[in-house]
Amino acid sequence: MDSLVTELQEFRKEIMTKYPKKVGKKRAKSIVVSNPDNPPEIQANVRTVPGIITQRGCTYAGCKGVVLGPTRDIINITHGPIGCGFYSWLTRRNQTLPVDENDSNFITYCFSTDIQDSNIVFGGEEKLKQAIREAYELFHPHTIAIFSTCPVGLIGDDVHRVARHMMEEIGGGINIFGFSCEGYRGVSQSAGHHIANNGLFKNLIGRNDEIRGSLEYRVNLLGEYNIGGDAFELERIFEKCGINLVATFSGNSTIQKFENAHTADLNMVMCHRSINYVAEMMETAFGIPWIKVQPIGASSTAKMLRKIAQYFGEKKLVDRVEEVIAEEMVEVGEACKEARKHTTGKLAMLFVGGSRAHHYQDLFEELGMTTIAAGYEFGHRDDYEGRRVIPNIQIDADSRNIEEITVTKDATRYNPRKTEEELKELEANGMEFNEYHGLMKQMERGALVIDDLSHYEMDKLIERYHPDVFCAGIKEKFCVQKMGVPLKQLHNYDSGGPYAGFKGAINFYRDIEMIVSASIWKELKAPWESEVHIEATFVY
Ligand code: CFN
Ligand code: HCA
Repeated sequence: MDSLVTELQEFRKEIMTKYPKKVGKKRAKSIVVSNPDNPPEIQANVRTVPGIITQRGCTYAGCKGVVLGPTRDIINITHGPIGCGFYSWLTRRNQTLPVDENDSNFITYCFSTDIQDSNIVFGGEEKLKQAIREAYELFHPHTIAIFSTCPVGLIGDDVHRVARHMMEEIGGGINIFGFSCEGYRGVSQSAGHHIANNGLFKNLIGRNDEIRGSLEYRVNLLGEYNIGGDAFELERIFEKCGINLVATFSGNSTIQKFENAHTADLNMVMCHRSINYVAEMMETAFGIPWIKVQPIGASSTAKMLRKIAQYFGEKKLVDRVEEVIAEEMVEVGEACKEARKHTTGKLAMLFVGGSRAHHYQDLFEELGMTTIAAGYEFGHRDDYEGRRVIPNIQIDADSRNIEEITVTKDATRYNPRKTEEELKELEANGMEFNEYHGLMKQMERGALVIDDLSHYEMDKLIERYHPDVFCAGIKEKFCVQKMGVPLKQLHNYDSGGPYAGFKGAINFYRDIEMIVSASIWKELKAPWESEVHIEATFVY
């Protein structure tokens, strides 16, 4: 590894000299060499330099597509040009499974106001009202959400006023609310997550106290979005263990589950980046503690189950969890052993979103592969460096005051919470509440960590290190493959999945084994191998 350290350091310097001075200086702060014992400071969650080709998406995508998108019985109307609705329509492969014919599923529809030039000039609120009327007449949903796109913010349409107006006009207890999630609001999707979390808390969580299912072992899973069927596999595992999953935010979810989520005893946070705000608000308002879990990778899934069993502390659950792990690990072990014959020693690079560049490293480790470079598109410093969260939260001015919920909803009367002493004892026994270790603690010493990777940097990483697999998204896929390196999409899994849980790990082992064993990639020549190319230097 030592030679790699020096090499990677040199690589970093070389990249910096290719940018204009100011840009190079800025980018240098977002490119660091990993030291797991003492993670260095990294610049993250800052604006991408204009002109750089980024992997990032927008605030609207983070709010509408990511957090609210996977809930099947809410009608999500995009107020904006048709392209925004169209491009956030099912490409993420978030799946859902209605339980019976009375259960609505609107995910397969794309609802948009399709605003035109005349709406930009004269305003689009009337068109939005009409869209809500039509959606209601056709589908009779009990909940409708409106999502603002960039032009809507620029012309000043008030989606919240329209929501209030239409709630009154339609009546009958329909819930309609809007999100000011214009694409330009933040530096990435991340701002959209925060806006969505506030909206969930303000408009849905805690609205319905009716207990469904048994009172035993009630948990919520936060930050799981059922990509490629991940939630189905996790639901299978929880059910097998006898763990009662009240709500998932938001894979395979329904509005009723969100409304009931405050009746759970423990919140588990899977994707910290997109949902930590809900975990913290629920802790403050309802006293529900949260722990970070990571059910991507077989051993981390087992670790999650053991944490849940430890939390409830009942022998019945502890034994059942051990039985399930032992049973599931037989097939996992065989599949892993088989795959490792071809995957051991291979190199991976992961540049995905705000948590998967970290989570998928467990699976690569199980395959005996090394991640030599990784980073997030829109992670914050805590996602890299880790943090201990002190539950003292600040909520955006336009979201509802959470004290209001604290006084009106006392969920503890339904499901007795652990006392302070019990929580302290659990902590003394290794249960980490409000704790998130971040990506850098897990990366090999000397590996490169790059935030908001640019296209140029990606080209150079590939040219120099030629990884056996590069993990990213659709925008990178074909550029990378033209360089003779297979790209595995870790956003929508291409056509694969599930990859979560035990069965998911097996699917992943097999898919990666196939990818790194395919001989076709050797036949492809990258542009720099087959073409004369001219290098230019920026003079300023
Ligand atoms: S499903 Fe999640 S796991 S929610 Fe987030 S940070 Fe995106 S849509 Mo793409 S795949 Fe990705 Fe994460 Fe959380 Fe997905 S790594 S970029 S906004 N993401
Ligand atoms: C988004 C969604 C996305 C895009 C993936 C990609 C997803 O950010 O709007 O770029 O391939 O997972 O679908 O992250």
